[in-house]
Amino acid sequence: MSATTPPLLRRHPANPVLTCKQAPFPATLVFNAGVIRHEGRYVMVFRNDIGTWGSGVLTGTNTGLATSADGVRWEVFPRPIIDPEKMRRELRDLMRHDYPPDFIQRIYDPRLTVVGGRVLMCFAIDTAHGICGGVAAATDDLETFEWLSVTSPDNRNMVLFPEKIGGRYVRLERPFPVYMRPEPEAFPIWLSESPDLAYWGRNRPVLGCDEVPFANSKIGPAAPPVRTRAGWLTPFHAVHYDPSRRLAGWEAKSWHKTYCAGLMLLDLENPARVTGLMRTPLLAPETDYELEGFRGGVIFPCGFIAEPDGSVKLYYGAADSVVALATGNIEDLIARCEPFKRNESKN
Ligand code: BMA
Repeated sequence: MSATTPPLLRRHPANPVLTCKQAPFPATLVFNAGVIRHEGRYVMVFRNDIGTWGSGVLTGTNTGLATSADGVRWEVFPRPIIDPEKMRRELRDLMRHDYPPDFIQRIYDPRLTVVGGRVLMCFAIDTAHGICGGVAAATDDLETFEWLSVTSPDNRNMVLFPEKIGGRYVRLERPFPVYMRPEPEAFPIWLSESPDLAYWGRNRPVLGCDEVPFANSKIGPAAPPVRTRAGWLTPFHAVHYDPSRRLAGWEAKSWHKTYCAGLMLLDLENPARVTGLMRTPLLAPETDYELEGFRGGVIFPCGFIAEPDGSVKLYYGAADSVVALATGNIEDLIARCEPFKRNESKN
């Protein structure tokens, strides 16, 4: 599959809008950033993998903060905002376990959502038992977090809806089921609810990988859904694996996965119900900063902002190396989602 981007989104001429050069601390791969508009400015929390640019060698991951008046020119906070030692200690307290501190290896891929005026962050966390997801609340200065919950493995790519639905917090998530699946990888999107951000339940399936025409490996939540008259407009990522197509990349192992952005509409009252789906990618890797980097051919959106004038901003990690921005019009995006009818033979 060689997907192309329809003329719905426009890549910003200033792309990539954030690279490691803007960070006043050691930084190499600056990507997969949660972005919100909050108290009159744009706020970004980004993943920073440290190593040598152009090589596959990485030595650590931390998390940076950047702010912007226009969503295009970003100023990075002088130091990373998550202190790994403190994070490990606090998460160990939250999870009430007695494993050594390095049981928790790192947190990454932050997604931000403002719910009721509170800045919340979902994150992925690598543990010695597998990958988990979690939720944290930012302090008012956005410089520290209160850790609220962590899932059991394997689950990640959590994204919170921007308001409670039916009185509960709701999040999309992506479990990694490996048993009883026809293919080695066909990971879907699920949803769960919480009364308090600590306890999560009523888990339900939302969309299978086999229901997305341009994915054959996995799909996952990308950025927080936006409320529209037609439903929750929800970007996701969709992965196509082609062993015959080797993509550019700095890792020693060869890379064969293309990550595109997809788009769906979810029912406003029952967000586990898909009502619309774009049958082709919303954004497919095409530019040099999307095709060349640590992993070429990766578009990984983590921020989606609807502006009062009807325009939208989609922020995405490009080639696992930089942060890029694409803009468009919300009504154009809604119009491209076709009514979704579930094939009864698929479950
Ligand atoms: C996913 C995650 C993301 C990454 C993407 C492409 O599985 O690890 O952090 O951006 O792969 O490498």
